[in-house]
Amino acid sequence: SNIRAVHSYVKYNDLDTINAWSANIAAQNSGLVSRSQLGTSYEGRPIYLLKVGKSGSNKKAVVLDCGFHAREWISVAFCQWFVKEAVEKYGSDTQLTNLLNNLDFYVVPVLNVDGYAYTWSTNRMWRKTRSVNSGTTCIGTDPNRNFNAGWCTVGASSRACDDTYCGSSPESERETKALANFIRNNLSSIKGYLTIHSYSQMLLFPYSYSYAVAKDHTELNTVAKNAVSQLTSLYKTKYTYGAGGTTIYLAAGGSDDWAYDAGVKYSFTFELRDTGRYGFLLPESQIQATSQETILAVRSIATHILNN
Ligand code: ING
Ligand code: ZN
Repeated sequence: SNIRAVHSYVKYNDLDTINAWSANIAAQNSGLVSRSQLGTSYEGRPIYLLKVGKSGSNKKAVVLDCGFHAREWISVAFCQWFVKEAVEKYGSDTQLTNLLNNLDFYVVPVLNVDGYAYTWSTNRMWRKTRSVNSGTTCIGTDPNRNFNAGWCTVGASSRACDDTYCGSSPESERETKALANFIRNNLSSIKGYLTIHSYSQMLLFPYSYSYAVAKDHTELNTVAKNAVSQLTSLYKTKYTYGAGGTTIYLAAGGSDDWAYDAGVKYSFTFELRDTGRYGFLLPESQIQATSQETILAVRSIATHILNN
């Protein structure tokens, strides 16, 4: 039917509702939010990009993306909450106002739009993109194994039927190519890259494609420790943090490792709630608390970026 769901920040919204929401929030907050198209998905859907921040010159920027993996719905809900918080608290919240005056946040509310639509229409547990693979009926590539960072060497599969299929080549997917192109084209301003996944309650930084210790490991570890401390202060949610390879598992082709090696120093992967009780099916009753605690961590990282 053509009945549209009403947008709610405390519910999971389908893609049409999110796209209507992003058009509206940009139209209603034109001094703070603007919408453009990052790219187009395999199935032809627009992938939108919200630029959130007060206009200014020579601003540093932070990329915040959600919905890499289709079934990680809390990630998508978080990006909406983040934009809502920015428009609602700009001008009254001192820290947030300072951040938005001096930083631009490039928010991708849903990167893997085809996969997200598929989790609503057909298979709630879908992870990958929806691109057709040659020589098999199996569909899709794991977008977080598709970046050129030790591509397909470890923790990734070269079999198209697997959930961690790395794709036919790095950036083989329209969705990953669009994001990588955007970051490459804006490397002079982009100082932070935050990619939001679920679940596990972790804050990860490079590297995940090997056990190599990142040049900035000590600083990233401190930034992560402080961000987690802020997050935990709200509802005592326990987070672990550290380099991806030692904290979660070795996995090549991730976007945070690629962005870091491309020159984005403050590159992090969030794994939001929970630790497995509900897993990807986190109840809507936890959207608000999860978003509010996560925003504290994002603010902490963004403040460090601004001051360094
Ligand atoms: N976890 C991430 C995944 O893509 C990760 C973990 C982070 C891997 C960074 C590689 C790099 O497997 C989830 N839940 O998707
Ligand atoms: Zn994920």
